Amino acid sequence: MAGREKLSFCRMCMGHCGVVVSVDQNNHLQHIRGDHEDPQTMGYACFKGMKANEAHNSPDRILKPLKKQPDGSFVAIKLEQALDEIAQRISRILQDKGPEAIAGYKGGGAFFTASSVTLLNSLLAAMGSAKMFSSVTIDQSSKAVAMGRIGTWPAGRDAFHRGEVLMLFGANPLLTLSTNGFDNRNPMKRLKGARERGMKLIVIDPRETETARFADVFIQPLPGEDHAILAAMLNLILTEGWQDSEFCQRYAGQLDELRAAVAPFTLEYASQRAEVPAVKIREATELFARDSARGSASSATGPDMSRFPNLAEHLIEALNVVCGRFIREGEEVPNPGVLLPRYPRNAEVLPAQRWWEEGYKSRVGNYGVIDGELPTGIMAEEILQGGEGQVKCLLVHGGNPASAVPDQHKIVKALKSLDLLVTIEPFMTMTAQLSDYILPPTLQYERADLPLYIYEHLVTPDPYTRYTPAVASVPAGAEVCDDAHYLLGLGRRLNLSMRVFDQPLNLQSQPTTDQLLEIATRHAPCSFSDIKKADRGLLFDRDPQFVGPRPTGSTHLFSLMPEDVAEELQQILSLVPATQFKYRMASRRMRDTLNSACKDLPSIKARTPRNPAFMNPQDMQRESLMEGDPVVISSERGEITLRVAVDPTLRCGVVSIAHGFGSLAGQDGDSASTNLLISTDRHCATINAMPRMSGIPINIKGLAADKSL
Ligand SMILES: Nc1nc2c(c(=O)[nH]1)N[C@H]1C(S)=C(S)[C@@H](COP(=O)(O)OP(=O)(O)OC[C@H]3O[C@@H](n4cnc5c(=O)[nH]c(N)nc54)[C@H](O)[C@@H]3O)O[C@H]1N2
Ligand SMILES: Nc1nc2c(c(=O)[nH]1)N[C@H]1C(S)=C(S)[C@@H](COP(=O)(O)OP(=O)(O)OC[C@H]3O[C@@H](n4cnc5c(=O)[nH]c(N)nc54)[C@H](O)[C@@H]3O)O[C@H]1N2
Ligand code: SF4
Ligand SMILES: [Mo]
Repeated sequence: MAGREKLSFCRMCMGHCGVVVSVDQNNHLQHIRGDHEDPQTMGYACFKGMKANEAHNSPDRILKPLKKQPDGSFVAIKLEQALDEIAQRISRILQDKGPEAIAGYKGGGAFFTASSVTLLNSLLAAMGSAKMFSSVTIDQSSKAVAMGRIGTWPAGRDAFHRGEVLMLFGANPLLTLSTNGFDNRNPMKRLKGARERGMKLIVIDPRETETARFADVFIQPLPGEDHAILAAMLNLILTEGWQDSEFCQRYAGQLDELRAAVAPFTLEYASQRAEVPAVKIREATELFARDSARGSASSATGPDMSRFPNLAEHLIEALNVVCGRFIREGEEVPNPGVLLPRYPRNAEVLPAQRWWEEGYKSRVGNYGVIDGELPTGIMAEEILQGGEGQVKCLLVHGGNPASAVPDQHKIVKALKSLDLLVTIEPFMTMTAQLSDYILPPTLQYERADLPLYIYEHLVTPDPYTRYTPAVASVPAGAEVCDDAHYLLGLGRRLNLSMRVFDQPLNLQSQPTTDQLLEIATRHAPCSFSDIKKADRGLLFDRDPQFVGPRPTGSTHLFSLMPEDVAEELQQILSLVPATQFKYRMASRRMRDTLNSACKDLPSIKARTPRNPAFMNPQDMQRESLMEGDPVVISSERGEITLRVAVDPTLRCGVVSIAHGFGSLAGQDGDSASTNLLISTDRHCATINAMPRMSGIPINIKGLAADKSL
């Protein structure tokens, strides 16, 4: 029997590219290409997405559950035996130390499995443990903090496809397909379409990124200075009267406090801080606030990884508030929810909730809970600090904390000290190497799925969803199962009453992946079987939602300048540059790798063998460095050695490096983890303990060019 082609979609990032996969006569994955007839992504697929067959068929893939032996080696064991043993060990820890001794960490690999995305949270909750961590709090949880401090407009910000302008701080959607406020489906096509209808683009980034190349105004600041730029923009707007006065009158609280707080931030001050021409900040502000009536300011990881990320996000939203850049009464809500339930969208403010101020507080640092989770910035300390509530067992789902969590030596020490570390993971990652048990899951094309529905309005602005069946078989002889099976299998053995997607689940009759997905579609406008039948998905555009009028009695206002935000802004004014450091490191992503994943696949390794230290040619000349020279990069926290790569798109004074490389030992040939440069003891944000992961003061020192690393 010859091979066949089947339709599916890629679940490695928010792009959700529609693809055509070819399988051979044994139903094993052969090739992947973009599906030109896909109504959402119109043929786009990136290189790493098209090479996912290498991951599926990799000789390095873990195909049987593994158990660590006393000598550190791993042996394969039966799947049900692995679950029995793990459940027994968890049970013992629960009995001896209580639920607080069990923690969970969920990473990117877990988010893109719709049938299991919330199961680790449910498992922990059923045990009575609040120690749930995820990659979100070492990513952009500052956006949630900002909403919790300023308030929410339920209909959302002005939509990408209707805005006259879009202002992006530290985001590169053309490469990363993940920006809130962008249309990430085939992003180049969407951006070109938007520019053709006249949308203007403003980009603020230390690097002239793939996205910045399309900008009408491009500001190239030092990383870590967005607050100064944002405060100066707000100051200029309020001084010139470019705000939307009518919107402010109805909805903006503490406008006078905001005005007073940003008053010291003149264009000249911001220009000095960020080392950019004042006139550029003026130009961007004029285009955004004076010359455009609609379109929002947004960001991705840039400002959220730098110091005071919660302040930066607050000021971004404050810009949207004072300029009234929200979907207004009578306007259509772009994606009101297909799998997620619809809720009332009226022209009103839902007041700042400050969720973290109530309820559970962590024993380390007294942090509260955000979206049901504790900040990952404290996870290592939760494991290392002795006493009641010390974490003894960590269950990792689709993540690689040994690589992803800042302060690498500390997190690795913590992971090594655990009584039990279990990882649901297809490859021998840094975290897997430290685990007592590794449970290998099916990979994306081997399982049925839905889009990342918990963030469905970020995946697509259309009221659209789709299902994919498993389109390929697992490799011959593999003993793997869908992630959900592992998590529910543990729940059953521990006799827990788990809830799935807020519904109680009968664990005795192990649900299939399709049964779980059916629960996930319970709010959909049609049946699960109808969704399954549509092989390129369904658009539910017959019943649009329009923003309702402000309900009578709804008098809530945005909190533009609460006391803690004002304090942070004040602190910014007194920050002095670390003069002992000559450069700042900026975080960035590379096209062909995905955090710590993909990089060992042959075709990816050929393109991206290492994470170089990108530098501007002038800086290289000043330091007498040539392309490929090794350099020692040192921060307050540690040092790594990388090879230099020339990047004329980068501004002077900044070294740009991607994370996700290196090894447990730290250095790995000529790649290394930037997390060795980052501290979780100092420079962490309040509320979400976000470490300073970009804009890090560093020095660089060239090594003899011929030195092998
Ligand atoms: N220094 C520094 N550190 C950073 C960042 C930075 O910019 N700089 N970025 C941060 C950000 S934004 C993030 S999101 C985190 C990422 O943090 P993590 O998500 O913890 O790290 P990843 O490397 O993405 O790990 C994902 C893992 O999921 C596995 N996987 C893939 N598919 C599946 C699957 O179907 N099931 C299961 N169970 N596993 C699967 C992959 O093999 C991979 O090992 O890192 C953060 N860390
Ligand atoms: N190819 C690829 N795609 C990915 C990923 C990947 O690893 N590879 N990872 C996925 C994940 S987990 C995430 S969270 C998203 C992230 O998506 P993005 O945030 O778009 O990712 P980056 O490319 O790191 O873009 C951040 C930009 O911020 C700039 N920057 C750094 N520091 C600062 C600062 O202080 N201020 C300002 N204004 N800019 C700054 C950097 O130069 C960079 O261009 O991407 C996702 N998509
Ligand atoms: S952009 Fe993202 S979703 Fe699209 S093919 Fe690449 S990894 Fe997959
Ligand atoms: Mo991320």
